[in-house]
Amino acid sequence: MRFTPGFFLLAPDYWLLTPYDLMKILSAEFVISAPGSKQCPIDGRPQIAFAGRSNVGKSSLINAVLNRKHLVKTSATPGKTQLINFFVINGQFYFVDLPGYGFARVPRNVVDTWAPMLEEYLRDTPQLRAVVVLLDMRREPDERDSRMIAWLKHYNVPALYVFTKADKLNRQEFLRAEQTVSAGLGITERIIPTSATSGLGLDELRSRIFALLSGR
Ligand SMILES: Nc1nc2c(ncn2[C@@H]2O[C@H](COP(=O)(O)OP(=O)(O)OP(=O)(O)O)[C@@H](O)[C@H]2O)c(=O)[nH]1
Ligand SMILES: [Mg+2]
Repeated sequence: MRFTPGFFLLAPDYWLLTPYDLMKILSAEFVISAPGSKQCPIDGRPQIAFAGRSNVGKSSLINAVLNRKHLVKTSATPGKTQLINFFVINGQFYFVDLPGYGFARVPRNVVDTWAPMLEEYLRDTPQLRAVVVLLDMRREPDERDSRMIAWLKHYNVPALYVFTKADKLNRQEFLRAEQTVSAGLGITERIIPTSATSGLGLDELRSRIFALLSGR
């Protein structure tokens, strides 16, 4: 077993990893689709969750960050992910694909479950290191985005803000969207522009995630 003083994950029965090891995606496997926080795996491994409105590109971004084409199912039909989906990475930590915030075209009873389900997960998951909050550059933010951000503050969960689908905008639209969204949601932190299609921003997002996982 390797040991790097001062750097390890607090998971007792796993290999101790150096920052270099963590940066490499050696394995990524689907674990479970949980219908609620009570069914989520609890084993001490840290979790990084991805949240955002239906169709914002959560599943696509997870695949892109992990360099896997089809690990997470994506869909042009919004509302595809309605369960909390867990993926274990390098056997060390979880990526969690959260259900998209309500979308009008999924049945009413399904829409109604998203808010309590997400809030419960944020409240009851001490292993949650951060939530990557995805914002679509082409859409005005709405109260569902605000609510997620308010929950994160309330439950003291660090947020990493990301713009998705940046490839769909030209420079001018990009600058305008950047202003509208950050002002609309009162975000003063950096919002990382990303594209699952072109790969823009993925390295920056990976290194921010790995820094959070290693406690830096
Ligand atoms: N051009 C472009 N399209 C994208 C990008 N990311 C996602 N998409 C498309 O947007 C649609 C929705 O992507 P998903 O990743 O399934 O979105 P999601 O947020 O997981 O959606 P739900 O599971 O329904 O909440 C799909 O048609 C993707 O191909 C991107 O960076 N660029
Ligand atoms: Mg999805």
